[in-house]
Amino acid sequence: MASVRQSALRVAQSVPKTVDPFAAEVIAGLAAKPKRLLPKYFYDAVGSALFERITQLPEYYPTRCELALLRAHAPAIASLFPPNCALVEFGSGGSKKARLLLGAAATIEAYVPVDISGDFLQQDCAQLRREFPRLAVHPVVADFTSPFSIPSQVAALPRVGFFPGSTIGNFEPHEAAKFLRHAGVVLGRGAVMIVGVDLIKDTKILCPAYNDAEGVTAKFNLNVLARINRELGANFDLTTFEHHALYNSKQNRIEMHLASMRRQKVRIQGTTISFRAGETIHTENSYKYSVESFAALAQGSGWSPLQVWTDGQFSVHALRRSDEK
Ligand code: AVJ
Repeated sequence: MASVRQSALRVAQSVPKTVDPFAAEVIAGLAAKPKRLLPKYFYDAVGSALFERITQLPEYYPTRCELALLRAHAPAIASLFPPNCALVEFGSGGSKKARLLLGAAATIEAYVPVDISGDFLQQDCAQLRREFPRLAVHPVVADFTSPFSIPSQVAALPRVGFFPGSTIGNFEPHEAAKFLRHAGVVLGRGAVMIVGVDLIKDTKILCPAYNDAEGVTAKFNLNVLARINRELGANFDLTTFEHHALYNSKQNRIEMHLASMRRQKVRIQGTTISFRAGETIHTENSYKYSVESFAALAQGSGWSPLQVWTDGQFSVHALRRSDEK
């Protein structure tokens, strides 16, 4: 009898529930108080396409401003790069911005785009190799917020980090500091880092950028619930949730939330999540900095500010690892 029970136990143990980090983090975030979801989960194929549309909205100034700054100052930015360097981009997406630097800096020997989405990355690299035949392209499929290693082929080259888009604004300031320290370790001695950072400004400009007239940002925000329905078999009724975006002037951040318009229950893989009427899920923070406050954050995280380019709305910072002269 004992042996039968033991073997039954063994079978049960040999079929553990698969721990999908997406499922685990979604369920943990919705069980938390207040409810929250991580912004990195916005970017499935549908979400990435919606974000691409956001970057073209009249109200969404950051992408246009940053592209104009990079275009105008690419030669000055490139002049700071060590000769024969490897350009390492954190979360490369479509590498449109990297192309501006690659075009201006003949001294870049290798490009290392680091992105979580392997499919996009491979396609993009094939295209880049055609456009820049003398450039060595070494993609890394990784979540850039966790430690990853630089491909051995470029290990000997000095490195330039590139983190555009104000993606750093998604981190809490203490996490942004931790990220910059980690980037310093990955990039090594002599490294330079180029970071795009959105600036604190009038809410008359800030708020419409996250509440566009066409409702694309609302769709982008709501898509995270649609993704949970698609991938985790949940039953969110998207018509009962509303997109909210507001500026929190105490913390210098745009907050996005999804508000349940009624009291309701949602099922996700055997877990029931209850919503009060009006209860929100906090889906994103987008921190804004002043030129000075970001320079101070960088300085406290192992980087010396070298130069900054700004149009008053957005800023591009060049930093050098502090242990170097
Ligand atoms: C990609 C994080 C820079 O915060 O502006 C755009 C994401 N969210 N509209 C930003 C976003 C809503 C974007 N970042």
